[in-house]
Amino acid sequence: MFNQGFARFGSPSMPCYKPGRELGRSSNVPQPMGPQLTLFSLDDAGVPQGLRYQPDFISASDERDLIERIQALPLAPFQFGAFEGKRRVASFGWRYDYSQQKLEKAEDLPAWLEPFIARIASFGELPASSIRQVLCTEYDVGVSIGWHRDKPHFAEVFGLSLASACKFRFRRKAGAEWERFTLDAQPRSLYMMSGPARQVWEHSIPPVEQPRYSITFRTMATTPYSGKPA
Ligand SMILES: O=C(O)CCC(=O)C(=O)O
Repeated sequence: MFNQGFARFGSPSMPCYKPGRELGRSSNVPQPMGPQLTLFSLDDAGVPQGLRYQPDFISASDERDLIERIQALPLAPFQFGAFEGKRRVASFGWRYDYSQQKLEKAEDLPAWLEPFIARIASFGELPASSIRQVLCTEYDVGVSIGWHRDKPHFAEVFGLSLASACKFRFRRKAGAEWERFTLDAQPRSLYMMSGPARQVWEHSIPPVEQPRYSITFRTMATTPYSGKPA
């Protein structure tokens, strides 16, 4: 079951279920049956505009293969300037160097990611060649990621969740309060952030309760936005 915890204006302890609104966007991804909220962009109901979510985007066997691929990578602790994050990562295409505050070339995108890149780009109605940065991340139990927006060098951001669910939290300033939204990102699901969900809202993941892996796919910004909330 796909649940949305939704809270507005600094009341995260008041989750309620919103039926949401299905977008009329075309997608070659099979749509699940039933009342689950699958694709949404609720400018008028508090879901970050530009956020889309697709449960069961990949099969359980693809999920197993991808986890094995990630486990076989030379994962290294996430470097944030002088600090080291607890999550372990490997980048392809490009990586952002926090010490030098610039992008640098990483290893080429591997062939095993190609079919996923093609499907994900199609979900985002983009050419596969537009996805030029991939980050594979391993979260051990208790590991989190703090509030942030992705670097302005990147445009659309897609995330495949693997192995376990997480609370994918969003917040944005609304006057003196924070407006909040939580996506229950299930294993094998895909989220896409573009527009305000990408450029205005911050996101974070609280400490995970089970080991989790994710693969983040990013397009490159032709004109980096300011990175500041509109
Ligand atoms: O693990 C995820 O799905 C999100 C990762 C993320 O926000 C990031 O790497 O900037």
